Amino acid sequence: MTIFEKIIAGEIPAKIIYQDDLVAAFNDVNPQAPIHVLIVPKRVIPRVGEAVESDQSTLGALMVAAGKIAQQLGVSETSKGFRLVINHGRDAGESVPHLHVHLLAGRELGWPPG
Ligand code: IU
Repeated sequence: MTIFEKIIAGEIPAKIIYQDDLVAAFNDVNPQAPIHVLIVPKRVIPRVGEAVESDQSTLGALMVAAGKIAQQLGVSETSKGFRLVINHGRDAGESVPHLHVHLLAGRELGWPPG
């Protein structure tokens, strides 16, 4: 079981801020911005580059959830805004082999990312 599956199952305490049939979202334990949410599929896809055709609805659900969460948190107006990040592999800094979308917001985010 991945650490994120344990969080979704309630075996590790974390406040689930959003969930539907396919995805769940909770705050990152080591936030890199005032708002730092992780949105994860309930059924494990290890990383985005390993997603297959049958994962399309789950991948779409991650994006739709991100939009809803941004709205919920009051950062979806373009005068504010948010960034979505997916890390795949070593060079990108991936550390948990359970696909997750980082939603970062609440401060001006630099570009390009480090
Ligand atoms: P990454 O893209 O694989 O590097 O992101 C993993 C994230 O998971 C990272 O931001 C961690 O702070 C976060 N995280 C968490 O929120 N709770 C945990 O128990 C563990 C990692 I382990």
